[in-house]
Amino acid sequence: MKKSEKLFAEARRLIPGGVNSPVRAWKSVGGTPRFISRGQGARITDVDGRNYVDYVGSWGPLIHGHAHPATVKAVQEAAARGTSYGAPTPGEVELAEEIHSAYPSIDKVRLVSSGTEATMSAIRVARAYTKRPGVLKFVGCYHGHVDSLLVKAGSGGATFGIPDSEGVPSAFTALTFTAEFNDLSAVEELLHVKGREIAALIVEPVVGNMGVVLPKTGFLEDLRKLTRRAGVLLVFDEVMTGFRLAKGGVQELTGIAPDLTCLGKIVGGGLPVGAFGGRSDVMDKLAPLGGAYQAGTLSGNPLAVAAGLATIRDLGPKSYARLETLGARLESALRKVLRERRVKAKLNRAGSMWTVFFGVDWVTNFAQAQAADSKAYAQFFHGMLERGFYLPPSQFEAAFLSLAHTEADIDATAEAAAEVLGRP
Ligand code: KE4
Repeated sequence: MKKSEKLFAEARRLIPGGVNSPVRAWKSVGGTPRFISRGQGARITDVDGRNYVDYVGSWGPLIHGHAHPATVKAVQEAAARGTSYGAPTPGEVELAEEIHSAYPSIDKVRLVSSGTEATMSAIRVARAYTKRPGVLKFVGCYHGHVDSLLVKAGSGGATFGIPDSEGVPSAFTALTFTAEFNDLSAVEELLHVKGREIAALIVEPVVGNMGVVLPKTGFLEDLRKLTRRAGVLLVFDEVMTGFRLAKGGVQELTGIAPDLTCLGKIVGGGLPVGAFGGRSDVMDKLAPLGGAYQAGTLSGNPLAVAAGLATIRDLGPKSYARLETLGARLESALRKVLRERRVKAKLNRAGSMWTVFFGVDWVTNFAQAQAADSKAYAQFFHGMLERGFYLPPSQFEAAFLSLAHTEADIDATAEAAAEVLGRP
């Protein structure tokens, strides 16, 4: 690990925390983050030449694994034609068509360069359409580093958001209301009292950012009913779940049509693409048609669009059946290991997204996730890392399987977990 240590010391001199995104610094698990030199399929290699089975997959985009041949080829060919024009290109129309056909609730879509831009823009167009200032989000859901969405639950009964980040003035979050995920009565109460002030309710329909937390039966359907009744736009943040849990995301699995959807990660195949879209009467509020301004130099960038098209065109029903087979195998193998070693833990899984919460029996919301034993998770993380398995460096993140993972990888993962957690 010498080269990673050296690079990390150099990086910290010039880059805050030595990383370009905080979770990469391994603060919650400790140790030196591995600097990665390449990825291939389900594996990554660090600068010291060590190989790992990768369960981070760049936090979701790499559903085909690393260096997916079709994606690499598409990017190489696009680059040879030029990297950016600042003008419309055929690829953007093709990607809009692919998104519309996978997401029928998306009449119109605009491409941006990150999930944060997608959610920020979706909130703005929702406010423009409804002429209402408020936003409702769930504690523990993460929608990117948008000022008004970096909130934590208000103290006590307060349901207005208080900033969860320095540099965000309280005025910026005063219009953001919060509720516990899976707590329908709190949503009902908030919409009853504040509904007329609220433009949008934004939700991760299956949460990845507490670790994986699933909606209770009927929760999403009831959110759809309550928001429609209150004239509040329902925004599905499918940046992580889009093209991940099904080609059409959670809305395909549930048949729920949100008013707006945010996409990211897989839609760019590992290059910077975000997208937001939905009802055309809402999206037509956007400049140059309407008065809601939103723009981006590299929005719809031809290389990123080429990567996104190659990635999603290589996804079909068989892909998701395969991911479910792999996910179910991993879940049953790890549950067996935890059970045989009498480890108090809860494994939550949705398709190819999964999290093991240590020290708890049940995780259906943020408070329960926060009660997990993150020290035990950190020990598990390092034990697995030493054995060549690269898990998310935080208890509160989702792990991802890809189509490049094999049954042998999964069986070896369970075997390593058995060693790390101690023989029965
Ligand atoms: P980006 O701006 O990071 O592209 O997307 C923000 C975002 C929005 N919505 C959801 C549901 C997300 O999961 C994300 C980003 N996810 C994190 C992983 N928890 C990205 C990893 C990171 O921050 O480095």
